Order: sequence, then C-alpha cells, then structure tokens
Amino acid sequence: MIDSDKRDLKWMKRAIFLASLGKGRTSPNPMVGAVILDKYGNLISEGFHCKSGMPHAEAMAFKNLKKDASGGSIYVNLEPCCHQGKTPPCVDQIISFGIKKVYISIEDPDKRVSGKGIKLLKDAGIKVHQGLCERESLELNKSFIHRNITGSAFGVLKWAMSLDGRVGLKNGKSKWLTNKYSRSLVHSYRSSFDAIVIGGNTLRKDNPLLTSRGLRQPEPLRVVFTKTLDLPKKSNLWDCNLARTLVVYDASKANKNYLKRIPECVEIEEIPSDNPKLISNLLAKKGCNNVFWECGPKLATSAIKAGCIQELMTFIAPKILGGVCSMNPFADFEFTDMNDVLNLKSSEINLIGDDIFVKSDFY
Ligand code: AOF
Ligand code: ZN
Repeated sequence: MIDSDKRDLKWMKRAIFLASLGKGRTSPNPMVGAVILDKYGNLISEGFHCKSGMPHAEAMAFKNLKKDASGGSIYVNLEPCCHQGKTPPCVDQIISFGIKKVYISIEDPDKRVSGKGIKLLKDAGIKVHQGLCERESLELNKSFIHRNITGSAFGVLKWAMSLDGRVGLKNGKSKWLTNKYSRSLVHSYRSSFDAIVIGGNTLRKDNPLLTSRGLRQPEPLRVVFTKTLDLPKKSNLWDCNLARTLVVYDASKANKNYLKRIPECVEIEEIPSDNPKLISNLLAKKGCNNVFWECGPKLATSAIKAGCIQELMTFIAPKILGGVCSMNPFADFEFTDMNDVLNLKSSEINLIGDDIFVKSDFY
C-alpha cells in the first residue's frame, strides 16, 4: 500500500471512531464523524454527530475549524447530506468552505440524499472518493441502513438458557440462570438500543425493569406487546421516572376496559393484529433504528417468523434444568425437514465468567 493510501485509511478510521462516539444517541439519525485536513494534509478540525436535531458531523467540524480549509479535504463515513432537514445541507458547507477533495465511505440510504449529495459535490468540481473502510461503515450504521431500506427497526433477539437449552423451570422460575457478569453485559447491550420489547407474559412473570441501569440517557423505550391488555396494576414498567414505556396492543383481541389499569404517563398504541412486524414498523416510524427483543418463547418465535430479527444473542449458563415440561427459548416452528430449520452463523463467542455468550446472525 502506498503512503497516501495508508494516510487516507487512517483518517477514515478516525472519522469512524468519532462517529462511534454518538452510539446510542443519534437515532433516528446515523452515527457520523468527519475529519478536515488543510491543503498541506494537516489535521485542522474534526467533529461528530452527537444527537438528532444537533448539527451534523461536517457542520460540527466546520464549527471547530482552527485554520483555513480552502483547498483541503474532508473524510466522512457517510455521504454528506444535501437536504434541508432539522439542520442545513452539509454539501453546501463543504462547497462554500472551498474543500477540494471529499472521501466518503458509504452512500447515504436516506432517499432524500442517496447519491444526490455525491452528485452535487462532483458538479461543484470537487473530487469525490468513495469506498474506504466500507465494511466497518456498513457495520457501524447497519441499523440506520436497515430502517431506511426496509421501514422496520433492526432487531436483535436475546435469550438466556441452561446447557440443556431450558430458559426456566416448569413452575416458571428462571431467576437467576446466568451469572452477574452476563447480567451486567445485558445492561450494557441495552444501552445501544433505542427500544426493548417484551410480551405481556414476561411482564406478568418477571416484572422486569428493562433499563440500562443509567448507562444510556435517556434510557431505551420500554415496549410491552399485549394481545389481551390484561396487564397488572402494579409493574416496574409503570414507573415512568425510570424510563419511557409504550404499551402496544392487538386491537382485534384486547379488552379495552383494562386500559384503565395503565397509568397516564405510559404511551399506548394499537395495532390491527398480533403480527410482530407491525411493532417493528411502528417503532421504526417512532425513530427507533434498532430494537432489543427480550421476549419469551411465543413472541420470539413469531418475531423470527415475521422477519423482525436480524441478529441473535444467546447466554448459556453451565446449568442443567432437565424436565420434559421445562421452558424452551422458542415455541414450535413446525419444521418437518432438517433442510427447513433456521441456519445461523456465529460471529462472536466469549466466556463471561463461566457463562458462554454467542452472537449469531442469519446466512
Ligand atoms: C450527514 N452528516 O452527521 C448526519 C447525516 O433531520 P436531519 O436534518 O438531522 O437529517 C437527518 C438525515 O441526514 C439522516 O437521515 C441522514 O440521511 C443524514 N444524516 N448526514 O451528512 C451527519 N447525521
Ligand atoms: Zn448533513
């Protein structure tokens, strides 16, 4: 690799690192970082997008400029925007500051931009280089890209089970299957999600807090999906001082009399059926790029069937629960042929104390 290529790679990696500083705070926007060099190749400014509604990464970098940027270059992990949104177009600033070369990692999937930002830069006589660190940039903003392309939130399903694949005893007891390190890892994972979804059964059985324990501010939106609306009067999720809660119910089956039990601070939405895709789409519309599904067997199975799940996180505790009636992580997928079963590939395996953590996704 020649020296100039190594230098370009270094600055794009820096832009990606800066972008990642916005993790957990930018939705519905992407994570974006920008690095500006002067015409001699010296670093003169950097910035990142820290929150939706706040200036974009490029605007932050231009605001932080210490020297003249004319004739210089800018490195951004996402195509600069060309639309007037909550903030002005970044392309205009790049042109007016006299930047001569723009390094972009990936195109913006947002239809208001996709390709148009690059075209405007080229039309203004600016050299545009695309594709540096493409894999890293796609990974960093996979949820933003997924929401823009599909209209659904990127879903990650999490469950904990014993070595023999059980999530609880037949009397419903499951506390605590995994060790305290795994449980804190779950809190830290929660902090990178916009919403956490459970079903009514999990709320009734476990009465969870579903917070990141303060690691993310504001906390992720806590979502309960209920078919019946038969939820308890008392629940940790009804304490809206901890985090916002949303109850989504199936209008075709629910008894609306139960709505009185839910305190006013809780948001309520109805969907026309129990198809989890409707929850995923609703959350995407509310600005959630990604959703952590921490639900029980029935909802987990229907969420996978409906295509709401893109990644899986499994915690395996070195315990054996046994029993034919013990709870499984999933309900019946009704597969009758081994060729039909879900095939996954593991992308990460770690020992957490003596628990095993496996991250996997679909082929
Ligand atoms: C960039 N740099 O740092 C970000 C970009 O509502 P707005 O005005 O913030 O616009 C949001 C859209 O702008 C978002 O969907 C994406 O296309 C782009 N985000 N673009 O050049 C940034 N955050
Ligand atoms: Zn912008």
